Amino acid sequence: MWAAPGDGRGMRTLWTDAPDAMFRLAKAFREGLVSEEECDDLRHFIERGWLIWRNAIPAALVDAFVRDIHGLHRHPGKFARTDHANPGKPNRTAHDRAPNRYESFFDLYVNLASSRAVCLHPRICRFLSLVFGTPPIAMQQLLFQRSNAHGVHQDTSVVAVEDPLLLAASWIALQDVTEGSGELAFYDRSHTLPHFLFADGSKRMPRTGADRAGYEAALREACERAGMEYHRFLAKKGDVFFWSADLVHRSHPLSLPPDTPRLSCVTHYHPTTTQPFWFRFHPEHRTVRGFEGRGGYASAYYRLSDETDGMASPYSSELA
Ligand SMILES: O=C(O)CCC(=O)C(=O)O
Ligand SMILES: [Fe+2]
Repeated sequence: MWAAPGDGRGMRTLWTDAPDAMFRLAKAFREGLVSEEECDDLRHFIERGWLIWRNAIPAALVDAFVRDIHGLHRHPGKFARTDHANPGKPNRTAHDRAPNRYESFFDLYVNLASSRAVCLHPRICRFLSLVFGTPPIAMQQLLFQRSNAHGVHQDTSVVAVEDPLLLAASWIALQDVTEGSGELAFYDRSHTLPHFLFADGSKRMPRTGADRAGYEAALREACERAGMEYHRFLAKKGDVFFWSADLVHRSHPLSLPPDTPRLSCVTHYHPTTTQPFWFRFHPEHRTVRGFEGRGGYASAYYRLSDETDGMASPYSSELA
């Protein structure tokens, strides 16, 4: 069900999504709080709901991360991954003894410094700090080795924050993306649509019984009716794509085989003025670990309070 246009449902928003965002941006620029380049980036993000940085993450950092990803099998039991090879078992702890080049891994920032160096890169943290007004907290990360063929959605339906709109994400290309491999695609300016509400009146898709096909069709039709352009992101290694909480996006349908590599890292972040919705239900997962004074991370998969000098182990209850 759609809320009436302009009905904010009493939800807090990022300043970049507020009606006076352009005014606030001009003021911040006048006061010297943002550079000219940052001002251009923020204007784009405010108006379009997304932003692309070409060649933003140095190749050495991407290469170190990819090396670690290809060595995950050397740490059996330390990583959580999808189990798409066994349909019906969505997630599991990885005990692979050989490299797995098919599944997606969760929250690698917990155990891999190379993941933190990429997803909490100083330039990324600076931009998100401007958008959030606080340092960013990474709270859910998916490392894709191939497209998972996600249908049309807004992340507010699947990545729940206590304040649903205090959310942004980055998509970082760890290789050049081939056309037809399920490239990320999105509807320009779709963050401005009225709120889509599920049966309980929230923006969270219920875990069971949701009419997923109806939801996808409703979003697609709304974007098309509003004349919002559909873009495919043919990323090169090191490119970064940012999107705001409600940008409508998907994995573009595959024309190549489903195991075609598309190594990419998605991280969802919130400001420190809110917290993940799952903090309500998993008190033992409420630890937020700071990172080099410019950001932090939390995880539904790992209990950071249990982390010792070595690697943390994911908790199976979260993988059920
Ligand atoms: O990488 C993709 O194709 C889509 C990923 C996505 O929508 C997400 O992780 O929120
Ligand atoms: Fe998404």
